[in-house]
Formats: sequence, structure tokens, C-alpha cells
Amino acid sequence: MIRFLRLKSLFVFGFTLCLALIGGLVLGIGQPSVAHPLEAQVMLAGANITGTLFLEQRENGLVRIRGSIQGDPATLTPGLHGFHLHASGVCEPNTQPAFSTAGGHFDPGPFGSEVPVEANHPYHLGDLPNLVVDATGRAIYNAQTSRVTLSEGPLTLFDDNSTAIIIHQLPDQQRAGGTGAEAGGGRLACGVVTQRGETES
Ligand SMILES: [Cu+2]
Repeated sequence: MIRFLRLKSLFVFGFTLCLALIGGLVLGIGQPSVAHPLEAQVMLAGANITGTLFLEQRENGLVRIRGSIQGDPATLTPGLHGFHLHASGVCEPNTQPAFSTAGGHFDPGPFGSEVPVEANHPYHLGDLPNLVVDATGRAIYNAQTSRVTLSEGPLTLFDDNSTAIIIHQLPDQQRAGGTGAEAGGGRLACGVVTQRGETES
């Protein structure tokens, strides 16, 4: 009798475990899998400038931006060049001034200030370290930012109008209350941040 009870309880336990596993499986499958892009790419283009950047949101939440850029050193001069995420993913070289379609620095609300570029600089979410160009017009970029995300959320680069990366003519002096020229001046190259491959589920 005791043996039978033991067997019975073992059976009940096993059956419950099975149900739980199946239930978990069904629930898991039933979950709507919202795809958040965790990798992105930027093809930079401008006057005699090309480049490719890869963006990756890491497990710690930081977004790493790295890649290489090459240009004519007469245009992409050796030294520092302002480098930012801009508010709108529209790169039109033939506007006056060039690439003004990308808007101000990426700085979503509620207290953000995308226009004019000078306001809230260098505290915009899209403000990044300068690009360092060598004597031959080449540059390797490698920086990380905690100010933006590729995944969904209030800081995502994949908002309604997307986002662009701009290379500026001049160094960004990262001065608060400075002028547009001190924040990098004119725009040399532009690229839209586009989703790439991997997604989280
Ligand atoms: Cu900029």
C-alpha cells in the first residue's frame, strides 16, 4: 500500500512537472517576440570621404561605435574632427549648408535641445569623442557611449526619423555655451544609422 502511494505520488509529481514544462514552453512560444536591433551600420559619404562604422549594443548597455574612414587629406585634414549623432537620418550633400537635412545633435526630450546645435552642447545624447585623422586622411574610430541605445526605449537611435552620424570640418572643442564653429563647424560627411542582422528576442 505504502509502495503504491509512493508510486502514485511519484506519478503525480512527474505529471505536474510535465504540465509545468509544457506550459512554460507554450507560454514561451506565445510571447510576442519584439525584435530590438542590437547591431547597426553606417555608410559614411561626403566630398572625397568614405567610411563604414559598426555599432553594437553590448551586454552592459554601452553602444560601441567603431570603423574606419578615409578621405582626401586636403578635405579630411589631419587632426581632430567633430563627430556626432544627428537628429535625423537624412543625408543630403547638395543642400546649403551640406547635410543640414540631418538636423541638430541627437538629443531626444523631455529637456533635449536638437536645434540650434549650440544649445546644450556638449551634453547632447548624440555628442561623441572627436575623430582623429592621420596625415594620409585615414582614421580609425573606436568609442563607446552610454547616452544612446539601439534597443527600443527613449534613447533609441531608431526613432521615427532615424539618426545620422556627421563628420565635421573642425574639432569639437566640447565647450558649453560655445559657438557652432567650436562644436565642429561645417559638415564633411554623413551616414544614416541602419539596422543590421542580429536582434534580441
Ligand atoms: Cu555634429
